[in-house]
Amino acid sequence: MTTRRILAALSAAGVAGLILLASPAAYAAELQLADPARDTNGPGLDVVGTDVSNDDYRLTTTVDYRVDRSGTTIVGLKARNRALVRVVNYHRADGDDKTILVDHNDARIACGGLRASWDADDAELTVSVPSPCVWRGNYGAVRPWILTEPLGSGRDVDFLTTKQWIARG
Ligand SMILES: [Ca+2]
Repeated sequence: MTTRRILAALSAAGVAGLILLASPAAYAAELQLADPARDTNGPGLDVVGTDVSNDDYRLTTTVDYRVDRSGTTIVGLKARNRALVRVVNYHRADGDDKTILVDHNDARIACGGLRASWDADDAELTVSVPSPCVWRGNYGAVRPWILTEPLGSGRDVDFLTTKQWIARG
């Protein structure tokens, strides 16, 4: 077999596998992560997965829970050389909901286009932040973490984090 044929065979059989293997560490405009069910530290919101989308105009995070119950969800957003910002959602199982955006000093960031919606049937929260609200829109890849706490308490209930960066799409 010539060198060229060997390379052709390798590219057909091996490179696709290498690309698949490499993709979890590679950049993506959207990242889905799973979290185990029933791994909480006490009663509260049990995160089972998240989907973070870093679009040009919005940062959108969907959080799925095992069941809909009252609690606080904090979505931490990091970007290179930027201070942490957090989206904080206070949710009551009766449907009452409040969402704010805060900087690394816990100071509230005014953000007119901040949106949040709870789907009680699916036990799913979606929060969406317009990009100008975070780092004045001047950022690239982001890395998220998700923390849940009981309402009115700083006790950690469930935590989901990743080392992966999500490129801005
Ligand atoms: Ca969990």
